Amino acid sequence: MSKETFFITTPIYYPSDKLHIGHTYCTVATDAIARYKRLRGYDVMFLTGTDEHGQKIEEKAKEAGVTPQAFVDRIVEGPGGILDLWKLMNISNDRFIRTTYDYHVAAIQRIFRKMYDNGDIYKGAYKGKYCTPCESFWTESQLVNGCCPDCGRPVHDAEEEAYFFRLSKYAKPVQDLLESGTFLEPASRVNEMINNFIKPGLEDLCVSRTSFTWGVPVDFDPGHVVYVWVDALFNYATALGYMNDKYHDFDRFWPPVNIVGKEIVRFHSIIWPAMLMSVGEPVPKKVYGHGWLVIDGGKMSKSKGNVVDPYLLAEKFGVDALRFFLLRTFPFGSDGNFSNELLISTINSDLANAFGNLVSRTTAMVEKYFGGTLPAEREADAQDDELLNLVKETPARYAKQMDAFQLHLGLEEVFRLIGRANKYIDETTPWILAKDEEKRPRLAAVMANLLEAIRVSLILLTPFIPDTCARAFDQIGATEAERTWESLSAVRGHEITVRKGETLFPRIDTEKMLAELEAMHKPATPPAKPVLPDVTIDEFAKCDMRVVKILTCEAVKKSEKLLKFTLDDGSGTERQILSGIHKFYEPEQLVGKKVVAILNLPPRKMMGLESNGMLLSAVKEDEKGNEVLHLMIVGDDVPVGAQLC
Ligand code: ME8
Repeated sequence: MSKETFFITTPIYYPSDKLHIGHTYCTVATDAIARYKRLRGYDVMFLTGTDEHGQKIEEKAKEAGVTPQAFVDRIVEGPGGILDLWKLMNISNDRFIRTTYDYHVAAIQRIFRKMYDNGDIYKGAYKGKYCTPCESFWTESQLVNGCCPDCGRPVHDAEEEAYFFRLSKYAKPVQDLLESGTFLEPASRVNEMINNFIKPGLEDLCVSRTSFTWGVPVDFDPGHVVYVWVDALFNYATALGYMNDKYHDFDRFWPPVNIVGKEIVRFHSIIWPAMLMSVGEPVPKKVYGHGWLVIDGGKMSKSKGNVVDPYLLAEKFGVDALRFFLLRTFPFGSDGNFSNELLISTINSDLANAFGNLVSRTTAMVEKYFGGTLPAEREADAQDDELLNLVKETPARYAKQMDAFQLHLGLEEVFRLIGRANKYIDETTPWILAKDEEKRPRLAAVMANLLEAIRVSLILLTPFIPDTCARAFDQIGATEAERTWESLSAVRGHEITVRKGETLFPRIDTEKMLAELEAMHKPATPPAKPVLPDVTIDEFAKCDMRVVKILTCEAVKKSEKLLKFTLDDGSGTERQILSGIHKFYEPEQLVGKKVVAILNLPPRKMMGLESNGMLLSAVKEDEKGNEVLHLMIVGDDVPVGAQLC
């Protein structure tokens, strides 16, 4: 019987810059799932790649003074590039797609035409707000304070010819799909999609552009290029040979499980299934929206200068330690706060102390007491039952979590077993048994039970830390056949020869390592701006600035930038202020904080909502000239309503 297939993908990343720890997190998680499925006997196709077209890349290449193709080639295939990063991180992808590959470009043209021919793509006029200096169209909701969200300059109404996809036609089937159960996970994201995007009404989607050229040309209408998301989403299909002859395994592997970050769940759970319905292909088996790694509660971004470099961490801590940390620490569906302290403490407590110690103590004892080879004659005892039961039960419990992509909970099960095995050493006191020649069969049983707990743990840890597990299997003398899922329930009754090897995870000196990391991260300080011309004290005093407390904060629907705040300003009535700072903060970080607001600005409307004042922030350019914003958060001891003077 042929094996059951499993097709899993990561997002295809933009090669506009070096990738950071967030991208690495997603790829490592997907890799662990792919490896787990292979362990379970599936015929796995694991795809990752790069999303290389679009205006941003075109601009970046221009800045760098090279062609877009040369620009992306260097970031993807050059030294220290994306392919190198995945090799370093031991990513086991079966295929890698670049959207600039000829076969993909040709397939996208065919797909676009197919949707045009079936009436789902039509020509219309794209109306929007145009920023001339940026040559960009924006929707009303994207504007910040009525101006271009990129450069802050005024925009004007403009119109251009464009193709549209009839997304509105698919609102109902997509909603049914979202409500049908397990298509989109975690389940919490389903309501978000329905309430924020489907209920307000799905509009047809503009799927071509004439304002830039770095993209897939619409072959029947020169001057138009295919909008990047159509080009990007269909990578999952073209990489299997859909509408092209490069590969021929679409029928074998389709449909996919798409693992994506939460910010692109909308594209994957609404636009993507609608387009698949349009071309008559099955929708994904599942879209899983994982959370973000954040730093100090805020987004990681080049402009904030807080991007964590996976190369550096892998070099300092080792690839497996980094892979393990990412998947052990953060629940896959939620955001997680990255810190070097947490990384070091996880490595020390789980990998060096609990896991590494168990392997090194056990192999050292087998060497010391039995010269390295454990005899087959063993004497069981009721004292073993608890550990042996856990050895037996853990794989099924682990599998349940892994099948639901709850990777951190899968690891939790393994570490319960490892913890129990360490306790078993203390309970059985092998060093005392070793003093009595008659207790040798009992001592051999204790050692065999420990080796069994280790062997089972290693099988289950293989998807996470494959290299370390291979070394540890060698140390405990496990044959190839004893490293498989099928062997989990087998008992090693035969003689076992161990080979004590190098320490798997040396303990890290926290202080020393933090100091080393700190030294590598000295940020460049850009020059300060000149001081503005004088104002009088009376002019200054006209600004009514007070300390206010954030009572609620939420993202404004259909706006990428705006947050809506209700504030306690000390007056007894709540005040509403809108602020375009979503790029820098998530709502949940801000609720309960005290900040400074200017209250006597005239009210203004944004996205149909009234804003009565403005939150004050400190803004400074980073070394690349990008503005970085810090809200003026004050200490909890400053009373609400206190006036700045
Ligand atoms: O969006 N924490 O590409 P992209 C966790 N090309 N994951 C993160 C992260 C963070 N801080 N930052 C990024 C694109 N990611 C499109 C995708 S797919 C058809 C097209 C991960 O380079 C996360 O998985 O911006 C996120 O969805 C992805 O990188 C975005 O990568």
